[in-house]
Amino acid sequence: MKLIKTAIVLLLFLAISAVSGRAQQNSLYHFAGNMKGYHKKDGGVTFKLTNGAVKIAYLKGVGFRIRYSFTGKFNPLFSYATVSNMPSKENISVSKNVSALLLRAGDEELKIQKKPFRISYLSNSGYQFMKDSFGAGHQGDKICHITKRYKGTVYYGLGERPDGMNRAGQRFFLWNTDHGGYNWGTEPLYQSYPFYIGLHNDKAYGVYYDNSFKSMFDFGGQLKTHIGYYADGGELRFYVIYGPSIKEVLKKYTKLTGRYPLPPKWSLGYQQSRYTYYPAKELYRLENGFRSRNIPCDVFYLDIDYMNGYRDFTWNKNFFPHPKQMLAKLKKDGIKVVTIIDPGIKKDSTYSVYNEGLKKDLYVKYPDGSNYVGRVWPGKTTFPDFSNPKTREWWGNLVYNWENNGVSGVWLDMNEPSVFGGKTMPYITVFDKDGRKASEYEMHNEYGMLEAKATYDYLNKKQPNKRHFILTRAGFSGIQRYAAMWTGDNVARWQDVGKMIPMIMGTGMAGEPFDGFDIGGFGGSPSGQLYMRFLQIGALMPLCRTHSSKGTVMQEPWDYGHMYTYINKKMIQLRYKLLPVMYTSFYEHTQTGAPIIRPLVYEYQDDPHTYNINDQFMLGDHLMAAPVVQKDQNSRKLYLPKGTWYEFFNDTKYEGGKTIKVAAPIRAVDTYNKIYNHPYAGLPLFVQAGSVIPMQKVQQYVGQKKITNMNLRVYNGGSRKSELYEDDGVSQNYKKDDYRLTHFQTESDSRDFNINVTMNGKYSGAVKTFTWKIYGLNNQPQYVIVDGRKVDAQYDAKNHTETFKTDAKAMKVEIKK
Ligand code: MIG
Repeated sequence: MKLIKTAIVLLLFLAISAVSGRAQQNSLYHFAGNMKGYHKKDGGVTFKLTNGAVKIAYLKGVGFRIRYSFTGKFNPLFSYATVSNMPSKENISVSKNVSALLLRAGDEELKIQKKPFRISYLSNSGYQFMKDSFGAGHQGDKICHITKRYKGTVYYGLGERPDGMNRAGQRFFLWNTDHGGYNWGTEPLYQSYPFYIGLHNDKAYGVYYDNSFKSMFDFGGQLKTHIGYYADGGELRFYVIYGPSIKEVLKKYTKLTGRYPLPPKWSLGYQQSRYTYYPAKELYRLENGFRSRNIPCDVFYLDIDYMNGYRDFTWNKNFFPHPKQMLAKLKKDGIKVVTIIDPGIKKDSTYSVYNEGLKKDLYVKYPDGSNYVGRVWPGKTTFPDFSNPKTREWWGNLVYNWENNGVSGVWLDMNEPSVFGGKTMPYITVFDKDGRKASEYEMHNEYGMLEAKATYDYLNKKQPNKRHFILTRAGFSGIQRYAAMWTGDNVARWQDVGKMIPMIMGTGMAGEPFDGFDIGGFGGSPSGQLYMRFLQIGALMPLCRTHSSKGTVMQEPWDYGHMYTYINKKMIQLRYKLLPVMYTSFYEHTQTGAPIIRPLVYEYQDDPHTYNINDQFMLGDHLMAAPVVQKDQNSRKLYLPKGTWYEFFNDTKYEGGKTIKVAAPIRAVDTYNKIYNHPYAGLPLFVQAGSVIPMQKVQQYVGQKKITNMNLRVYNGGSRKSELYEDDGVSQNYKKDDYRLTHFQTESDSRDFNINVTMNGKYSGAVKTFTWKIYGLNNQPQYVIVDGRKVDAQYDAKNHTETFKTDAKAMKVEIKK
């Protein structure tokens, strides 16, 4: 009796608390619940759930798109991150078995469990690469998606992070933040990419969460046996992208979010920056500094002090009384000038830009409609609302007119946005979001990208045949359609040398290929040795720029004494020699979304030894660098993936699949030459057998001289594909077939080494001749035959090379051993 009474009381209590629990707002996460039914429409499938609904579509060449709504209602699809011309939809076929539904499209299938509603993601051969554990849920407007963490999976993604490439076991926040002087593990930083790649059983898949709210990824830092995605609002919309190669995942991801258009070729030259070079005669000193030493350079930057009181689109007339003439004079000497622009507009009733924006009502607002005013360099500032199409047009026009003075590109800084004191704008500020209205909470992470979009779209509209150069600090998925990036305010410390590699590789693995870092470190004063080690990495980066802060020692490549000047010059010259490799990699990116700087796992995902390498990288598909990232090191260990490799500077041959130790001396140019016969021996750089590495003569700036001959370094052994891409480097004519793409296919057996050459495109400015140098020939070949005819060749017995020259239209080269 007593027991029953107690039971009734208990039940009553539970019932009441359940009811009151519902009446109150509670903080539980609610998951999808059960499937209540489904219907097919437009090739896609919509499921009704206990808690709302889910719409599933399949995009050709990408994968499944999953959209949850916990109210059951969907807003029309809108996203700044994904491309405007979405891939077409593919019909999804639905079939049933006892407990599940099977959805099939493309190369994947989804297994839908009905009670509770959960999705498993499979390849069409039945390989399950991802699986909901708790699945999709929400707490109020907050959303989450929780999947199973497969044992042994490595996770890459989220873009630029000063951390190991493999994110497993940690969690990360996405909230663009100006955090100068970051350390290992500092986060979040300037850029956000809600995209990751998982890799297990040698098979890769990617997930892109198309949501710009502040978010968090938990790769097992808290959840341990699950992977969690949380966002503070917005739709839970994600794309599931199956590889199984990482290459394929990135190809599909960049089909969805876009690729980097070919940049002006000069932007791949060496760039010199400082906060701030002024007055004008300082730029002439700099120009003379490079040209008199024959150290190549293409770009100078002007930082915020060129402006009049930090007002965008103005000059400080004391420092730069005749900017047009100055820019024209520098340009004649091959120097392009890029100026910084901050988003904050000085609140100053005598400043026409401010007044115009005010009149046209283009600034970010408070909820009562008044303009938000923050404090940045100019003092009180308003912020253009780049999510307003009218603001974008206005801003684009300002930049366009600005560039008409002779400025060659713009550098968009502080666009996280960074605001003094409060760090960024308040959550409650109001944005237009192309007529939809949104708070900063949602727009924050996209602010920098929208500024870049405003800039790029307008310039492109006005000058559709020109290539534009924009450098931005903040970014979000899709930024690669508009701008190059750099890693913000690093420091002249040894830990920063090492950190730059995974940061740049991380950005590349998030679809943004054009990235670099402040060579020498932004803060602090580097020693000659530190600067040199920074430069040895930086010279191979897509963006190759020295930049430094006020109050630090001057950081020009010749500022560290005779020996370092010599080495630094050689490094910068090497960059110019390798420009064809760099440029061809950019072309490859436009076709496949491939990063330019790649982690080894990108090329060798079937080799688990590559999974956690953070201090080596590939430049393109054939070169692998293992720079020194520690003080006073004269050698280092590195991992060589399977296959035959050559050391680039001294041609030593290695069999890969193991860790080796190589010399990487810092000092003594003299002993350098003695020991290594080569001045760059301080940078361990390797090349795969079978590769063709196109290299050109050093120029003082891109386009200084017409290049008519290309040097081809060819490495005996192996069979590989290589490419050389050429075009005019400045226009969009390449889209009309005005380019030349030369394909090299090497083949080798024990006797012969052959290279088959094919080409397409009709670019008439392409090189006329190739100078071939075949490396790794232990004996002099009997003949070299080009298109069936024997040619003259020189054998170098000491270096095991054979050299000969051909027309650039040669189709078959045979090395008869
Ligand atoms: O509050 O414009 O990252 O490259 O030199 C610092 C001055 C503002 C931060 C950038 C840096 C630039 C600096 N800017």
